[in-house]
Amino acid sequence: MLIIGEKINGTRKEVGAAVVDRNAAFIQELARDQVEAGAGVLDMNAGTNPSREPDDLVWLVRTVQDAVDVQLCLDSANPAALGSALAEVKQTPMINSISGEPPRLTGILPLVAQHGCSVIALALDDKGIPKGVQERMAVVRRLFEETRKAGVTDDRVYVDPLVMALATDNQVCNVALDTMRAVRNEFPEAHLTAGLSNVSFGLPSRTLVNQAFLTLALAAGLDSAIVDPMDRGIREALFASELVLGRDRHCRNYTRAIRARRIGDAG
Ligand code: THG
Repeated sequence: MLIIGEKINGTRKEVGAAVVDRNAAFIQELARDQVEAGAGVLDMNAGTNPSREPDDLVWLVRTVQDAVDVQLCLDSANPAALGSALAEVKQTPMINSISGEPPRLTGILPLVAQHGCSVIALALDDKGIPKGVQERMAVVRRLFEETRKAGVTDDRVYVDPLVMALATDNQVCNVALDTMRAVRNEFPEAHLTAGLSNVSFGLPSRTLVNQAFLTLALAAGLDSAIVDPMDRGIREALFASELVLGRDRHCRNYTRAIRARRIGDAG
């Protein structure tokens, strides 16, 4: 399971202020804490308006790379910002994201192909987020036609079925899980990812809901997720579920995480 740490996101108030104020120490601490907690990739979202986003994303990339040695996931819909950041990265990054929206495909997919990146593909298009599984799969199929045409192999694509807030519609998780299973069947080489914390938005004790969804999503084939790795409950659901699903040889990751006190009672 690949953990993509979500915390360096300028749409969060404190992070947005740190970006504008060029508060490197604050950002670097978020980077170190997430890597220490088990993130294999860090999502980087400047969250600022398009005119200043290229400079802000470049600053974020440099700042984080001065603190940690980890793959980055450049989270932007702005090809200019992505292009500038791509010139700075030390390791080939993930790009978050393409979708069936034409400007996003024509602006971002060529960057993915040219730089050999992996890419998150959102199951939405210019008409929005489709309600049903079949409609989402129609978008996903079109996206694979495009990525294949661009020479991006399926194993570099992370499909995000899009997880919405349960509080607004109690079937959103079922739709996301069914979409995950359908992608697994039809595109076995591809990966799956999702922004987990969306599901619990507006509900109390959010970690409980995030944990339940994470466990079910892992069973549906989820192999990476955009999460808060510092959330102990998330880590616990993750390690225990992977163990139960037979994805942890000799129970090694689970027992190691226990010993390091990253999960379990001692914490
Ligand atoms: N899919 C993809 N990318 C994504 C998302 C997704 N990127 C952004 C987002 N969703 C995932 N990232 C975050 C980052 C931070 C927070 C939530 C999701 C977060 N939220 C607090 C909350 O929900 O209460 C509030 C903000 C705060 O703490 O200041 O922290 O779905 N491909």
